Amino acid sequence: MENRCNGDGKESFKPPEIKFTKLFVNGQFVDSVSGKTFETVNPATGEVIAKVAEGVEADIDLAVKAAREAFDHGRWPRMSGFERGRIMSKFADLIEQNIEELAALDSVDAGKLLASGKTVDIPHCLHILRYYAGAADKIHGETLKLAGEYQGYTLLEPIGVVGHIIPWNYPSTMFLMKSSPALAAGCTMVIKPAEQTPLSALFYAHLAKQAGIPDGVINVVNGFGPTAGAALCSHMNVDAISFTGSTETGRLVMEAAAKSNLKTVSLELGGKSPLIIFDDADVDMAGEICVAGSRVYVQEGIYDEFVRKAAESAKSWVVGDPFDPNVQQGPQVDKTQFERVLSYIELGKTEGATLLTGGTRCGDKGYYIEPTIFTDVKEEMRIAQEEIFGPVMSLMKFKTIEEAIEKANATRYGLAAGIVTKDLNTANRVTRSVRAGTIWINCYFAFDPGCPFGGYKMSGFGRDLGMHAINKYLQVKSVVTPLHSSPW
Ligand code: TXE
Repeated sequence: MENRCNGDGKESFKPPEIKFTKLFVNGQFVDSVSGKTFETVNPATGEVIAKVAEGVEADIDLAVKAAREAFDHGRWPRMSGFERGRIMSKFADLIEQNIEELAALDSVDAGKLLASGKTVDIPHCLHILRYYAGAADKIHGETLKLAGEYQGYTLLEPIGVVGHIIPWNYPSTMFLMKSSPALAAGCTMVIKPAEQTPLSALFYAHLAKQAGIPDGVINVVNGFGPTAGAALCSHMNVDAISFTGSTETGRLVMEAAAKSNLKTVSLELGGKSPLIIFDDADVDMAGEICVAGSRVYVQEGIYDEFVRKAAESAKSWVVGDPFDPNVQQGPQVDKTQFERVLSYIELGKTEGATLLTGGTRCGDKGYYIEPTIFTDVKEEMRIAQEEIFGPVMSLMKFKTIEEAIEKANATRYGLAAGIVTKDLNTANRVTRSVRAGTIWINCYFAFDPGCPFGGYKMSGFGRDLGMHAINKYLQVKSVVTPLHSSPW
């Protein structure tokens, strides 16, 4: 079957109504201080969807003030964990009632597939929020048996005002993955969505208010990185930053934190995750798994068969309108990413890799790119080292398990890795040897709210998801008291 590229901008859907375009500060939708706006674009057509209020330093300042007031004097941090969890559960119920509209907003704004938004992404968000709603009343410290005539205990207290800076690749998941554990911990927050995808964040803020989350607890400031994002990172009244994005920007975030008030930082950065497929793998299963792989190592015994099947599968992959339920791959999020991915494809060719399939844009409207596979890729090539973040896969051959481990580790990143094998010893050995924050065995891209996610090496530090994520929004306070009458 031929690869169907129908990125011709034909709209097979009724676009969602855009209800919220302002900033959300202290429980109100407000214009930016300057009155400035910016355009958000539908990547399927390249057309403007809406003009959104543009926040800069002055708007971040107002939002931080609101969050500070809500933290220092408001109900949220003082409420019982059970009550916070109850309100968060209500927030989840409201999201569930609006699933179609939220998925449509991410489709039109980020090019996410509508069908998977409704059945996978937003349900995953609900799962995350409900997981942390359930965790809110299970945050507790320890009792300490101290030397001498003292006893002690630890109090786990919310860290304060949190700044969340999020990217465009999963607008809904990122919003809830960052905000839910911080809410459970009792923090207040300012969220800066990616400039490419602000729309669903504003809808979530509206639903949070309806659920009963007090004003000032969640604030959303749309805007650009070097202005709004940077102001949040350097703000003296922000206690923690949780960032997901590129390694280059992560460095700036940490620098700004160091130069301002030494706020705590957690970074979930780029990746170049290897997927290692051993000779004993079921080639069809491996083919299905490899869809999301960017650096795929295949053992020599099945390499030729795997390459043939991967090419067939890429050619039958349906690229097009994210609102079409038959489509498997939508557009790149914006013109910049689109051009960046195409330039990496050109680079792969000039570096001497063989273009097996794909390699060009699809259609002449919207930011669609053909599923692209390179073979004969060498470790030192930039396409094997740098994060491309598009439908481009590099296929490489290996002989021994030692070679696979060495090659898998030969990047500056360590976000995740995958292994496909029937041999338990092989799986165990690779799992222990690859330096990455997540290892998927005989699956890929399998996420769960209970499973921490984050990087080794230059993929960052700190974890989202799981109970680990709550820790980054908490402070530990030690309390010490004498067992008998005070020695002083
Ligand atoms: O990332 P940025 P971009 C990788 C991926 C992609 C590349 C570039 O390789 O191709 O990064 O994407 C905000 N201070 N990932 O340019 O710039 C920005 O406004 C504070 C990996 O979109 O890191 C946005 O909200 N904030 C990835 C967020 O940072 C700043 C997801 C991410 O943007 C800022 C996305 C600054 N100085 C991209 N500059 C993943 N790990 O999942 C920008 N921002």
